[in-house]
Amino acid sequence: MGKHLFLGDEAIAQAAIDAGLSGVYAYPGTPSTEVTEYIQNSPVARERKIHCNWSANEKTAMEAALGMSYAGKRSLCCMKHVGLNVAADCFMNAAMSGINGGMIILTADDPSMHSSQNEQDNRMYGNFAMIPMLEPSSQQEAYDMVYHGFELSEKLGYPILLRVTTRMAHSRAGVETQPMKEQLPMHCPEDGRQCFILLPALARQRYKKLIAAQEIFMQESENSPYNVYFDGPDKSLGIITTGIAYNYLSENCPNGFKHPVLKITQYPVPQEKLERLVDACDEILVLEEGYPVVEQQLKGLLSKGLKVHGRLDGTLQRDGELTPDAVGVALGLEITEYYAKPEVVEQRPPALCQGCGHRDMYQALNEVLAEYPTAKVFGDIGCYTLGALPPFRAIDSCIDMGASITMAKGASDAGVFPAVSVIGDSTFTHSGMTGLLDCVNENTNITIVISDNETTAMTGGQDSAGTGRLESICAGIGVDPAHIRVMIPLKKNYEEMKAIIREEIEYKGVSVLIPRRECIQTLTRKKKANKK
Ligand SMILES: Cc1ncc(C[n+]2csc(CCOP(=O)(O)OP(=O)(O)O)c2C)c(N)n1
Repeated sequence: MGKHLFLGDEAIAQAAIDAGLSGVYAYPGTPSTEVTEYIQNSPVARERKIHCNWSANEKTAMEAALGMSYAGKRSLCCMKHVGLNVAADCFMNAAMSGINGGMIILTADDPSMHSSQNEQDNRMYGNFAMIPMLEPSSQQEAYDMVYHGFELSEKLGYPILLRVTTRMAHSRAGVETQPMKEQLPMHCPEDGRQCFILLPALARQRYKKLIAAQEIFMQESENSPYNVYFDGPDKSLGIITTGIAYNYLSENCPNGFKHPVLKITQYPVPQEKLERLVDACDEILVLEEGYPVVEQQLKGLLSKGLKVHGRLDGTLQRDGELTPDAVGVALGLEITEYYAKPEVVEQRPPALCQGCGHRDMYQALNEVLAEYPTAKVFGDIGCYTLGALPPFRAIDSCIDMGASITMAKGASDAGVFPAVSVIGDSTFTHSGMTGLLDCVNENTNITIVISDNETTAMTGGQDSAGTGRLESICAGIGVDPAHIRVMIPLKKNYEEMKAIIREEIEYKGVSVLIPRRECIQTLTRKKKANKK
């Protein structure tokens, strides 16, 4: 107990530990990574034997978290927003099965795409799965929501989706913590088959239950201490805030609110409170981070007469993060760009580190592919995506994790030669392995480069699930060991590397090249740690 200066992510992690967590399951992804890292570094978590190893991907993470919940213990599952696409099969069906021990699923969304391929708003997933959602407006609320959220999950019998965005995850504020609770003992459901076996006949019953539960979720939202109606004297406008937008509105109104404000941080959207605001005010301004989820709900297709302002009518920018300045402009205040970037912050394009093995891999690959004008290189997600930029300009695509192998396969099926895939070691075990099996099964003419730096570098150097086992994994999947070629990406080895690349491009079948050299960042960190 006490007051701490926590990142939003740290507040979530500490709250989970304090609430009697038994396991966190996650795959790294900005801005969610710090939650799991905090738990990994917590002496209390170690003492309490809280599971905290990284999972191979978000789907395996969520399934393991559901398994721990099945066994009656409290579990937390963390991912960045696009991770929920990977875990969506489990996510949608966990809403059907419900849970046993409390389960919180954290989605850390990244509007403005600071380090992501898109800016999807995962409140859409919460609505899609029809489960309750929490979206804190401050670090303290993030703590409180997680601390009490496991009980809410157990009371309702469903997982809770907790949504934060980059600024909430990565900014600090004072947080008051609560007493630490006991972990729950293992207690599997008496007859879990009724809910955890989603055979059609049983699943139909579960779906009816989920539909019936909507009313209960709504009542919870109406009575939630997180959803608050603040009255204000000037009813020409009513303001709805969701999540962190409440924080931004408060910053713009240091002397209190002139207009009535409805703060929503628990979903489903509390209908009675919403009606109260709409009935009381002439026009409505919706401030939300991400998609116009609530705004769209309000407008509907046939809601004539109600004037709603927000992202849909251009009052706020349709894409990108919400900012305190944007909120000020929407309120008609004079804004002096408090949050403009100071000039000393120079914009720099990202680049591969000097001394990075991916550089030497690309150099050799580019030199060989210059001999094959029809070559296409399908890239993937990780540090090596920077190979798209000068000086290498080495890849032709980057869509989602694992897509390099499968896209190269499809292109090879269409006649592209050479069809090359470049994938990192962590991305390969995240979602490349199944694509490799497709290639093996059809003996696709493909050259796959697994650029192995023995870590998950992009997100800060977390353990990579296949370190030390990539060759045996590929052989196990069925790649001919004669065409699994390991090399050390260093300048002095260029000629040998180029010869191997050439040979394997010419081989008509599945080849896997593994340039392996430890990430320069993790190596430097290890060396520093050894010196201490
Ligand atoms: C579905 C999904 N989950 C997580 C991420 C975040 N992320 C981007 S790249 C990456 C892994 C990179 O590791 P690796 O493939 O080994 O390449 P490296 O960065 O080490 O070169 C992760 C976790 C993401 N973009 N998408």
